[in-house]
This record gives sequence, structure tokens and C-alpha cells, in this order.
Amino acid sequence: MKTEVGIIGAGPAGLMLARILQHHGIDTVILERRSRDYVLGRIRAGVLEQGTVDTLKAYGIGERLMQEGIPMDSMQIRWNGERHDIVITENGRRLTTYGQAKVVRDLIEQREADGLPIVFEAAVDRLEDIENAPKIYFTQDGETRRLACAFVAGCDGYRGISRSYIPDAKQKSFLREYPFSWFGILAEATPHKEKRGFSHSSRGLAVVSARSKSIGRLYLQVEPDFDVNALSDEEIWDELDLRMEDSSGQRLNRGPIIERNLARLRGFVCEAMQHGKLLIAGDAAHIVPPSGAKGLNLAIGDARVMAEALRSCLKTGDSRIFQEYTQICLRRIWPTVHWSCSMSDTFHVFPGQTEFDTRMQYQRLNHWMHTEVGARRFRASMLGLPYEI
Ligand code: RFL
Repeated sequence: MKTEVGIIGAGPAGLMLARILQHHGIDTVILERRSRDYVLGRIRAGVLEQGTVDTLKAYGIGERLMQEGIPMDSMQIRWNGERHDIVITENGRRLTTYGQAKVVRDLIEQREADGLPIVFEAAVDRLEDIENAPKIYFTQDGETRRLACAFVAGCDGYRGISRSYIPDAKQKSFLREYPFSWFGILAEATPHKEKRGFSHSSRGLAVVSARSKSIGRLYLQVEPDFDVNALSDEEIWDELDLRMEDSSGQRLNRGPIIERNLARLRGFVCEAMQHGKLLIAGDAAHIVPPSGAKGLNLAIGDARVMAEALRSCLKTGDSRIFQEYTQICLRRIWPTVHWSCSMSDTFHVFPGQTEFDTRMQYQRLNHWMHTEVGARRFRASMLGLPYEI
């Protein structure tokens, strides 16, 4: 097999990259370790920045998003039962709730309709000669196959193999592990509009959001290795109600819990995102704690830069953006990681946390809620930084 850009991973980064390159008339093959059904069923992020929405629309993937996306113009924050509302729209820019599974579905279905290759159940095992004439070796149906390409796009997530082919990736990687996880549930019950958002309580953080008109996405802060089957549905709802309590006395709408998962919270940035003809993007290069809802959005931002770097190399022979790829991406990655970590540091209850620490957290929230400069910063960070490319 032969192509111009060999893409490892059919997550948001790999699929968006392939879509933009298709628009520029560049050949790609996507190799994905998991089955098609598995990829389509994977429940993850769900909040899209305006830039992500605009990017999807610009490349013809906006139709269902426009019909089914739920605009999110303000955010509720509860602090020990006290409710604050903060506006997060500005100059027509807003956040949109639309599940990552739907973004992935829309991109996959469009690619298939265009007759372009996504090879599922094709696990990449190794890369060769990434400095000159890259080859990607993968296993499919028990056989080793080879894809020769001009460039390799490593969009294979945090646990993928691409990053390990960048010689200084380890020395240039920075990690913060949080001492807790997020227990995420998907429920057949839409939370009432008045009962959504973040809630800090002495029992820990709770987050309540809607994924669609009939499905709710809710999270509880739990210990790092929490057993997702330890609590019954009713116990989970009881715990959510306790953490979301406020003066309204209103309880959450309850319904069957259809999915449970656990995500470790970490911040991670690899400052070496390219070597030879290999570039990495998305979770392969960085992880943000989910409190800022930025993981998927950052992946789309990287894909835009990588597409332009590859387009200018392949179509005009100009390698300036290619040479600068890492630096351009990092200028958007670090401030976004910083914001996601600030949200995490403010809303969680840390082991051994003192009353002094809690008051410090509250002061940060107070700054965001009650000062003009703080509210502007909150809004700008939630809406997402502008793109350079
Ligand atoms: P992805 O989505 O992880 O896609 C990488 C793809 O690469 C494939 N792959 C390989 N394919 C071939 N050969 C190999 N050797 C391969 N190794 C890996 C994988 O199967 C996969 O299909 O990365 P991408 O595209 O960079 O997109 C990033 C986003 O998915 C991610 O940032 C967010 O979903 C983060 N995230 C969440 N963000 C939120 O804002 N809210 C959430 O609720 C939320 N929940 C989550 C999450 C991430 C999770 N993971 C990654 C642990 C829940 C989970 C469980």
C-alpha cells in the first residue's frame, strides 16, 4: 500500500486531518486499531468550541451538528449550595454540546461516502525510516502489512506508539497526575436546565450536562482507582443529588444509567511533536484534565495546523509551517492546559485539603464570577483561543 499521508488513529485528530487533506486533494490512508463499531460507540468528550464547529462546517461536516447541537450560552456553578451563573457567549461565539461520538460518526460516514480508505482493526506495530521514506507496519487479520508514505501523522492518542519514535519526546514531556478520577455516567434522563453545570461540595466535585434532548452526561470526582460498578444506579443518583444540592431543593431527573466509565485526571504536554517526516497531534501529544472540556477541541486545532504544514510541503514545496509545526501548536496547547488545570485546581476537593485551601479556591471563583477582568478571562478561556492557522 502507498499513500501521501499515512494517518495512525481514527479519533477526532486523525479524522479531521484526513478531511482537510482530502479538501486539498492529498491522498491519505487511516489505520485504526479498533473495530468500526467500537470507534463509533466510544463515549468521550461533548463540548465543542465555536472554532471546532466552524472547522467542521467549513469542511462539510456541519449538517447534523447544526440540527442536533445544543447551544450552551451560560454556565452554572454551585459552591456549597450557592448558585452562580456566568455568561459564556461573546460576539456570536458560543459553546455547543454535541457528543464526540457524533463528531466521529459524521467524519467516518462522510469519508466512507466519498469512498476513501479507513482500515479498521489494523494495529500499527512499528515505523521505519521516518527521516526519509517512511513505512508504517501494521497487523491486519493476523498478517503484517506495510504502508509506504511521504509523511506519517501520529494521531493515535496518549497510549499510541507514534510518540515513542520522536527521540527527545521523553525528555521534553511534562506530566501532572491528579490524585482523583472522574466517574462518568451516561443516563437516559436529561438534566433539567436549572440543574446543570459544575458543583463544588465538601463531598467532591459533581458535573451535570446534557448530551442530547434525552441523554444526560454526569460526573463524580472519585478516588483514582474507583470501581465503576461499586454503586447501584440509585446510590449514584443520591450522591449526585447531595453534591448538586442548592436552595431550590430541586432534585436531578433520574433514569437508567446506560454507560459508566472512569477517566484518570492528568495534564501532559510533549514539547517534541515532530521528527523527520512524523508529526503527532491530539492526545498523542497532550492530555488535559476534562474540567475545561478541551481535549477534543485541542485535537481539532492541531489537525488544522498539521494539515496546513503538509499541504504547503506537498503542494508548494514550502516547508516553513512544517518546520514550525511544534511551536505553532504549543502556543495554543500550553495556555489551554493551564486553563484546564486552573478549573481542576479550583473545583475539586484534594486529599488533605484545609479550610484555608478551600477559601483560596473560592477566591479564584469569586474573581471569575464577580470581576470584569475575571469574567472576561473565564469567557475567553471557555470559548477557546483563536487559531493562528
Ligand atoms: P483518540 O480519540 O484517543 O484517538 C486515537 C485513536 O488512535 C487509535 N490507536 C491506534 N490505531 C492504530 N494503531 C495503533 N497502534 C493505535 N494506537 C491507538 C485508537 O484506537 C483511537 O481510535 O485521540 P485524538 O484523536 O487525539 O482525540 C482526543 C480526544 O479523544 C480526547 O482529548 C477527549 O475525548 C478527552 N476526553 C474527554 N474530554 C472531554 O472534554 N470530556 C470528556 O468527558 C472526556 N472524556 C476523554 C474522556 C478521553 C478518554 N480517554 C482518552 C481515556 C473519556 C476517556 C475515557
